[in-house]
Amino acid sequence: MTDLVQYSKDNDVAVITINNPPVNALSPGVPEGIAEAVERIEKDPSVKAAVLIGGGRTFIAGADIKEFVKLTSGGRRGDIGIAQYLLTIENSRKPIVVAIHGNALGGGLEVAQACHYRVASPDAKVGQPEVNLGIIPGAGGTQRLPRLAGIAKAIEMCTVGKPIKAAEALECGIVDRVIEGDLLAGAIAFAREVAGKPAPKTRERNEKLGTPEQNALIFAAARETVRKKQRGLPAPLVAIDAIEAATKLPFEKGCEEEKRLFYQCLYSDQSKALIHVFFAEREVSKIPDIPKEPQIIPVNSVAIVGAGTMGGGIAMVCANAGIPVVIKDTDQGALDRGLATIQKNYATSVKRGRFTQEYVDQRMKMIKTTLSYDDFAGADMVIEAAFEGMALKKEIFAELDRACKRGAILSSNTSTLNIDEIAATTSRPEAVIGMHFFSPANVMRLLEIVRGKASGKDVIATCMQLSKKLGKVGVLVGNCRGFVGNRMFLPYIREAQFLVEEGAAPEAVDKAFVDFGMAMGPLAVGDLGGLDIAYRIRKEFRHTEKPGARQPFVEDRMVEMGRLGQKSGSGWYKYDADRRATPDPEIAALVCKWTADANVPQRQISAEEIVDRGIYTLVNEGARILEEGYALRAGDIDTIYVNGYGFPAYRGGPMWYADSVGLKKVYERVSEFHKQHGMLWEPAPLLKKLAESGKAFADFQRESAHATD
Ligand code: 3H9
Repeated sequence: MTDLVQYSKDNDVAVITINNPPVNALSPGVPEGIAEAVERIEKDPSVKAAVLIGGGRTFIAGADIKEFVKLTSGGRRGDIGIAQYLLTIENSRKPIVVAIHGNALGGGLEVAQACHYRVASPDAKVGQPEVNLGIIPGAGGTQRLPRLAGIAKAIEMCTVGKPIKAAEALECGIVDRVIEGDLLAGAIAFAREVAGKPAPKTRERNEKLGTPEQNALIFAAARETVRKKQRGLPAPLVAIDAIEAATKLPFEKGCEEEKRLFYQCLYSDQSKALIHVFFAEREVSKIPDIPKEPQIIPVNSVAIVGAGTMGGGIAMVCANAGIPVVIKDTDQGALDRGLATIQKNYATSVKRGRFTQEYVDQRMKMIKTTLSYDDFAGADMVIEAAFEGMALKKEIFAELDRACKRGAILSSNTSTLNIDEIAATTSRPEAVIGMHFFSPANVMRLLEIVRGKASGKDVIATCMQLSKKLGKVGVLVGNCRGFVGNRMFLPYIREAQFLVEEGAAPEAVDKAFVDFGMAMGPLAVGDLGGLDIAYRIRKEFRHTEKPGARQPFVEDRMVEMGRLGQKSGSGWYKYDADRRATPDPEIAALVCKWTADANVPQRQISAEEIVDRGIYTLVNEGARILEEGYALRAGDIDTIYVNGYGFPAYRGGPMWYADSVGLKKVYERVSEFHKQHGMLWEPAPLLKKLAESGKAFADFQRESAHATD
């Protein structure tokens, strides 16, 4: 038996425990160990049944994803080889009861399906999340799950990839009993109930497989839903094909088909990109100069400055995580409006079934308001979310310095301003840090944590840990203008404007990016956020642009004539009362006139050029950020773009995408644009260096701490 699997006995019941921390993944040795234990119980006449359980905080979270990377990068031969061990479990003549706590995901749920009975603790979750990695279940899940839960449920679980809770798993037949209290004791008692009876094999259960007529309708509807809701993703459709095979082929043949489809997905570019996204998101928490077990400041209360959209959203995020908040604003009207918006947002969530009224009532009780900084005295952390202006922020931080207790974290939600300048107005710059939430704060997963020159390591570590508690992906970035996300986004938006000025229709520009996989086109994003905001930022920072650099001008004129985007009913598009966009002939005519007046030559621009110019401008700026040390790794930039800017996860983020195209090719294209369009396209030195040495962004790792301005 391997060290990863332990065998013990509770009189006539064997207990097989998996011990592969942190999540009991099915790394090499785990499936083998389970199979060996099963062979042992077969041979031991004193054993009548067995319980299979996970040690530590969870049952099995799936196959070991690192092994997939080894396989596809040529670091390992053969196949993942879990399925054959599951047959050993299923073939056992003595019943095996699986006891699930924490998660049974992917291969973990497939192990459970091969056992004869399944019991779970009430807070356990089970799921087939493989599609999130661009693959399908590959150890019999598409063949056994429909036999336990029925075709429709199996399709839903394998295509959406969202785990379900124990109660739902019980209802649909995946779990046989939910056990309150001691799970192992309950599972052993269950095992004694079924000991001596024949062990039912899931693969022989056909009663839920439906008729061809019923199934035809289910499959057709499911394919249509996937095409609509999971645009650009082949894996969910492939999962449906594999489940269809379960309804048409004998079990063994169905498994062969599943295996073929699994490997077809595993070696796809999409799967490699999605696996990169999975690991990159976990890598962000590893910061070279911060110890693995850092000092953490307990955050049991938060004070927020500003009851506007951001302040209110952040208050909801804290309350949802169980942290009481107090919001301060300058007058009662602002506080009342802020609270009303929070209430309205919660009411929408209740209407949509996301929260119960009782839950919302509890959260609302956690949100208090005040007009005085004196009520901040007890707060462990402050998040300033006032209007974006340096003078105001300096005033606020001076007040915070006076009112807050020593040891409190003083953070700013600024999206553009210099954290060090803000910190300098306090007597404790080590307590100051940026917490850049994205709008709407209660929805968007991304949180840029901006490290100032003096930000304390305990402050950084606390914010990183807190981001997880708040349900966010916190990425630590250095202190430069726009930090990482917006610093890259501004040139991207600007490029979209240049493309229109050179002759592309706004809707053609947006369509090219949406077809590439972006959640929205850049011009539609501008309309959504308000063109006047971008206008103000452009004006404020114009002096920082390189002299002689090309400037877009059409959008400025639109703002000056009152086309501010969705809020004014027109911008790059025109909007109806429900804010639905349609192309606007007026804007087409205006662009035509303005560009003629300015002598900008007009031409046909292909979708390919649109995408290259938009995405490579992100990549080129990302390369500078990486080299200058404002992001620690290319994967951190990717995590920011996938979670905060609607970049398609299946392309891995801009830096991964560039690596997959090949940096030589990207560099050549950037150099071509440099010749055509001038200095804004000057290739980033790191891009040039890596391209010339045949390397990728993924090879570039920074060991030192972040750069700060
Ligand atoms: C599959 O099963 C295919 C099958 O059909 C069989 C085919 C033949 N492998 O997320 P956390 C690491 S596909 C390797 O921070 P949490 C993770 O990288 C798989 N490593 O914890 C991290 O490492 P580090 C289907 C894994 O509590 C550490 O564990 N399963 C795996 O927030 C802690 O992770 C999935 O897709 C893994 N499978 O969340 C589930 N899982 O500390 C993927 C985790 O070095 N996992 N790690 O950074 C998850 O969704 C979450 O990790 C989980 C825990 C919910 C389990």
